[in-house]
Amino acid sequence: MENNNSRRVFLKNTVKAAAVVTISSAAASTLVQSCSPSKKMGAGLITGFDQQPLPYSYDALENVIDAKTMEIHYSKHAAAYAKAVKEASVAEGVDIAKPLENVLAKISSYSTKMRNNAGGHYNHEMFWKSMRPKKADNAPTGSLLVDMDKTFGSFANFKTQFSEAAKTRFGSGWAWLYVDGSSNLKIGSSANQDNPLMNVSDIKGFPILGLDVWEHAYYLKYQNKRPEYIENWWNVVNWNYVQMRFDKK
Ligand code: MN3
Repeated sequence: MENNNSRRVFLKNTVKAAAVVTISSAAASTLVQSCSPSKKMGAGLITGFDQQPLPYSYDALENVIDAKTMEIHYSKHAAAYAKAVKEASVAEGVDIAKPLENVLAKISSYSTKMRNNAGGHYNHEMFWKSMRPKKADNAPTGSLLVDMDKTFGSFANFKTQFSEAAKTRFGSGWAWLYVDGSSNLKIGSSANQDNPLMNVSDIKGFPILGLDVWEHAYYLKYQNKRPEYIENWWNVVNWNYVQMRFDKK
């Protein structure tokens, strides 16, 4: 921890006023190895407290997610979670130079504001990265597909089961594909902004794909037709990113 402590002091003393504190991948890797509550998070998958740029334009997923929904979702809803999780961190003495995952793993020790906004920020940062412009015959490949076939029978069966979890999540929440403590792929859902990394969650593990089924994610285009949003969403899943999370599990 010596290096990390020195690094924190260095950061505090030198870039205190910076809007964005970037943790280098080497430093991030060290943080994960020494501080992470879980060995399941590799470098490159660590989530910080700042909202990162959207990896595509607001209209890039058009016909699946319309530009207006994307703009409001990213610049209003998700931005608000990022702002509030920092406010809660100041109030509750959380070091935001450390990964957000540390807070999620001990979320029962913090306030409801922290739970809602740490979850909200983490879930959305992951959500944006897990999508990309529409692609025909969009499907996973490689070791993730092999594991899906083994666990669910086929990719088609997986999609059916995941879609069902997303459709039947009552009210606001998320559907998840995650890797549990025994390295098994699992499907589940959670309410509000909870996720499988939280120690209060009914489903526990490392999330590799999440689908936002809050009405703000789809209502402008789909209104009450959540199943249609889910069906279309499969076309924009970035399976390379999901595979990367799977590889780091
Ligand atoms: Mn949302």
